[in-house]
Amino acid sequence: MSTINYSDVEKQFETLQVLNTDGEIVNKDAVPDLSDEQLTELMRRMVYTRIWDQRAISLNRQGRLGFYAPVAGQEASMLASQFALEKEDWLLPSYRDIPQLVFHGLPLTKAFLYSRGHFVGGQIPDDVHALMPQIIIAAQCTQAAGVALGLKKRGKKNIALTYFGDGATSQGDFYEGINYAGAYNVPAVFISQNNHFAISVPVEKQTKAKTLAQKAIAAGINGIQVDGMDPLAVYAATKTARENAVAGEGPTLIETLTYRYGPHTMAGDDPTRYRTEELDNEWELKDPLIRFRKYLEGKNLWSKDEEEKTVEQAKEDIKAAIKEADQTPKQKVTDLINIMNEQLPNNLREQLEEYREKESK
Ligand SMILES: Cc1ncc(C[n+]2csc(CCOP(=O)(O)OP(=O)(O)O)c2C)c(N)n1
Ligand SMILES: [Mg+2]
Repeated sequence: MSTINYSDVEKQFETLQVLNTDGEIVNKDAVPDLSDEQLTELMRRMVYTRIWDQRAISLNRQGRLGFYAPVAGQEASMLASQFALEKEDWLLPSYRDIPQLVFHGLPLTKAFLYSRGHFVGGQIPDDVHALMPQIIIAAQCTQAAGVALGLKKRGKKNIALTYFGDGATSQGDFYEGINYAGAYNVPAVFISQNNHFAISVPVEKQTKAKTLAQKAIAAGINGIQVDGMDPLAVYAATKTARENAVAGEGPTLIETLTYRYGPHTMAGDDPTRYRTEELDNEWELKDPLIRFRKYLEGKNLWSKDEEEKTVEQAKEDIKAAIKEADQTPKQKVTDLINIMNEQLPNNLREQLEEYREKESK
């Protein structure tokens, strides 16, 4: 009897790394084809997002933002993957993936309104191919399979790319999504950002599998694990997955090994209760901005001046977007009822009248 031992499969999932922590190329064959302008733009986006994250945390503490899930540490995983997309590709983000949504075209003001729970923040402009951030863990996996099936049926040369966490790979929707995408051979890319914790639960408690990428095998789809702190590895893997999907070669599951420096959300979890300082320090040494900055400085593509300009630009944009968010009319209960329902059942019609009355006072 020859049962295949799972460890034989696991061994095949080596972590793809292109840039090491010192910003040196360690895998020449995997260096993606990016122009100097593109490399600089990717660095700009990562620096911009780090500043935005800091500002968002402080605005949240001042009570000027609502729900916010910090992203520092995950910039390469988030932004280098989105960088591989075309404008017409569809993005299905989770609550943490707001930077990708904004670089895919969502105005920053809407991102802030979303954080405040304002419906305008959830109204994605028609020319932005994205769904609202998903709060239900892994629900975007089945949705991505469906969106990708639609693209395939319409003969579009585009993909649906979805982001979710390590914890999400324990959910039924994740398995259903990758299985369906495989069965219908749709152009979907699934990115599991393994930041090693689902709120306080470490990934080792989620699964016995050594990698999350290997879960692709049972669904009959491609799988790869990448160093998620390495923008070049993340970009290379996503670009290849996109090309394969568009060529009809099926979906890919990408696992990015990453870390969030901050808390799960600003709602009150205390990471010191479930993570050690040693672990935090270990990951901060792998920081994506540090290694990419070193790499670009070595190519004369990044300078202190460029860094400062980017920081200033981020601060200015955030200030303007918050001002615009403040000026957006407050949402009313009647707005919510009307936006959510094309036809009103009797009970809601009664409530609509009741609130119209209250709001007119
Ligand atoms: C179906 C469902 N169960 C539970 C929750 C509560 N919840 C919110 S975030 C989270 C952890 C998710 O962890 P992970 O998938 O690793 O993503 P991360 O937040 O680390 O990016 C949980 C359990 C939820 N939103 N949806
Ligand atoms: Mg996680």
